[in-house]
Amino acid sequence: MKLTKKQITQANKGHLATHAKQLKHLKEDLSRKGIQVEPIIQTIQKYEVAIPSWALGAGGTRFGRFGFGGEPGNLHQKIEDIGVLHALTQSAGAVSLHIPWDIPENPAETKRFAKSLGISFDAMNSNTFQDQPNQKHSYKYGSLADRDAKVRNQAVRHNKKVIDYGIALGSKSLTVWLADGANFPGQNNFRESLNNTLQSLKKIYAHLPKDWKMFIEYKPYEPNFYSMVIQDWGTSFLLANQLGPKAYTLVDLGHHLPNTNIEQIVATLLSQGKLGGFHFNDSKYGDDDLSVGSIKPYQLFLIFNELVYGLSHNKPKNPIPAWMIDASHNVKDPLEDLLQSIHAIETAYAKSLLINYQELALAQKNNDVTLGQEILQDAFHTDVRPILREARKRAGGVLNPLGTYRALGVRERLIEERGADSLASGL
Ligand SMILES: [Mn+2]
Repeated sequence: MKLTKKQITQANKGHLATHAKQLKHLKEDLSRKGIQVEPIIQTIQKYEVAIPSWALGAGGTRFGRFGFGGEPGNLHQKIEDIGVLHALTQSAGAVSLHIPWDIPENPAETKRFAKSLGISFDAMNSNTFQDQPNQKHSYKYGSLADRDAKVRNQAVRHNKKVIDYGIALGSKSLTVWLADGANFPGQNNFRESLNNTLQSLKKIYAHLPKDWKMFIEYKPYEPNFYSMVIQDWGTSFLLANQLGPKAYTLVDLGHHLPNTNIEQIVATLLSQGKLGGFHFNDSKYGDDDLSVGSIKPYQLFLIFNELVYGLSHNKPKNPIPAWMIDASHNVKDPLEDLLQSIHAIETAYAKSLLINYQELALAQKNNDVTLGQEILQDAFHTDVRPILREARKRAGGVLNPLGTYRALGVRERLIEERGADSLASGL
């Protein structure tokens, strides 16, 4: 299904007067503090976050999965669903594909279709964490890190193939997340595993087109529970440095041990020009993949504070990271969950844009610890929703994405079109 311009305009009718009042009030309030709202609206209007193709079906855990109805049964339907998100928010104009779950049969046609909905192809994701039918060598004990060169070469070939699909679709980056590691002490030799990974990555890196980037994702545990070869940002950073200027570290918010200071990691990577990708989700205990902003919105705000600061104080130059939502909605409607996540990301971003860095630097210089904290918390407690609404309205989206999604009966229509039992490909 596709939302029309008329539906969007219709949805906004009736809310415009209230919105105008709320925006005016916020503008007056912020101008008293010397903050101009207009540049913030423009920044938010330009912001886009990629939707992964695996987030559109019903979520679940390894214990079970409960269907939602109207799930996209093929790649085009997944892109169609992202089209709905993008039409409502004007912030979801990119898809991140996972190979082999979403192999495009006709890349040129897929690219054309996506373009007709305003969607481009963000980072490509390879998968060597599970075996595929008819695969010659198993990844049971490893892929890029495996001690058997035949397994490593197969995994390298897969990654090169993913790059080739990406080239055909107009993508510009490859994300490598490895499940490689050990479940028990004594299973692997740490140095050998790390060196094998580096040598394999070098072969993949050599296959990258000139204008491509490689993102190296880290994770402390799971599916291996004793050690992961790329366990933390330091290991990823070390590999990225050894590979060269096209390689970067990717931060996934859920891939940290509890209470890790993620904003500090972000600041450090930006100071080295090596933060390439960013996966949004939220976490209570571990890699829970909960909806963005559902558990620790203040942490998300502090991370955006470092992103805004780091990207505007840019020596060495760090590219704008590839933003992607990497969450699981479990028992929620996946599209509603993604709308909530987009909202949470833009909220944290807009709040961080309120921070006056000169005032903050002065407070730090004077060792005024109280004031430093106040400056951050004042921004965090500001209700920036009128800014988000205005940015969406100007871009051609709706004032209230979730409300409109429900009012238009999008899920009901998807169930009508695709059936209650349709199953999304992927995990
Ligand atoms: Mn991730």
